[in-house]
Amino acid sequence: MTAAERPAGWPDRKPRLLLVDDQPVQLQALYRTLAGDYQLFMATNGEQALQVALQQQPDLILLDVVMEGLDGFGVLQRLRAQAQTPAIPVIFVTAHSDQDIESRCLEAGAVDFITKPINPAVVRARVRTHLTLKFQSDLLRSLAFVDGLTGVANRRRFDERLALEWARAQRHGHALSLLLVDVDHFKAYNDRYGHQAGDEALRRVAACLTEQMRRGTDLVARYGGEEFACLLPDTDSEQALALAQRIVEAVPLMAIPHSACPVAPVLTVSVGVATRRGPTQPGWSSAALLGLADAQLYEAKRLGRARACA
Ligand code: GH3
Ligand code: MG
Ligand code: MG
Ligand code: MG
Repeated sequence: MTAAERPAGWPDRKPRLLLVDDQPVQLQALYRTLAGDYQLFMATNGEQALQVALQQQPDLILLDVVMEGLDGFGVLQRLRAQAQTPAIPVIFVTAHSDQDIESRCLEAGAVDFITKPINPAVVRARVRTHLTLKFQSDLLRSLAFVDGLTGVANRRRFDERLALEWARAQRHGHALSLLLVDVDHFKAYNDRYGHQAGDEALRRVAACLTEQMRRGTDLVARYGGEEFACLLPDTDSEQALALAQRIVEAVPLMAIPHSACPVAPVLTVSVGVATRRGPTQPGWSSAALLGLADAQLYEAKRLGRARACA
């Protein structure tokens, strides 16, 4: 398939398909039907299918229903229960054509159903349709969690991750830190340079924050207007304050002129730091952590801005 023939929303690479059947003849028939347009992986039993799915992260699985040992229903159930494979769409392939089996397959969570002996044109069409649906829903999901202006995570994604990291920190007794970063005198910046320049400045601040993050688990999000939040799992208060200070220094180094700012002739930020320490702190919640970071941010503003408070 050339780039021009690729349906809208498809990635530039060949989609990855996992074909599962315990009969080599059936597997070969599927292989011949789909080779060329797709990167194909194969498995001849249920356990192997789960292993390959985990390792190769296929975009779609064609799964035989009747197999020795772990059958198609069992594989689907285990796929849905695994953290790394819950959303991979599955099309069941089976020789049974009675309606009972068909409804059972769909109830089990398969996106579609193909009967054997396979009709190559039907297989190709269904695979194409379900891949398109899959890629489009991936795209929508990613858009739903990204801030359109700055490209960092949006508030929805931040709220989700905060709840998750809070629960994790609680469970394991890990530290969790949070920074709230607010651009100083940004209303005056917009008034002086215009809203478009303001938007560009926000993009650059977001990029600067992202650059300062040290770990893959750190998250930068646009919290609202000209305010950003950095969520720092497994980070204690000292490390968090050090990072906050690096941010306070890095933003003015971009030298974005702000002649209307009474603090400095360049754009600066203030940062509030909050940390959830140790194993148990009764009465603590993620909302309390946010409240504390906000109070520290307010303190940084009160003390003259362009600084971090913890
Ligand atoms: P402070 O130092 O106390 O934070 O002062 P400030 O002027 O930054 O605070 P204030 O909350 O009064 O103003 C925030 C400004 O941020 C007002 C608003 O126009 C601007 N702003 C919020 N979101 C955006 C945006 O998406 N683009 C642009 N250009 N400006 C924005
Ligand atoms: Mg079979
Ligand atoms: Mg603000
Ligand atoms: Mg501000």
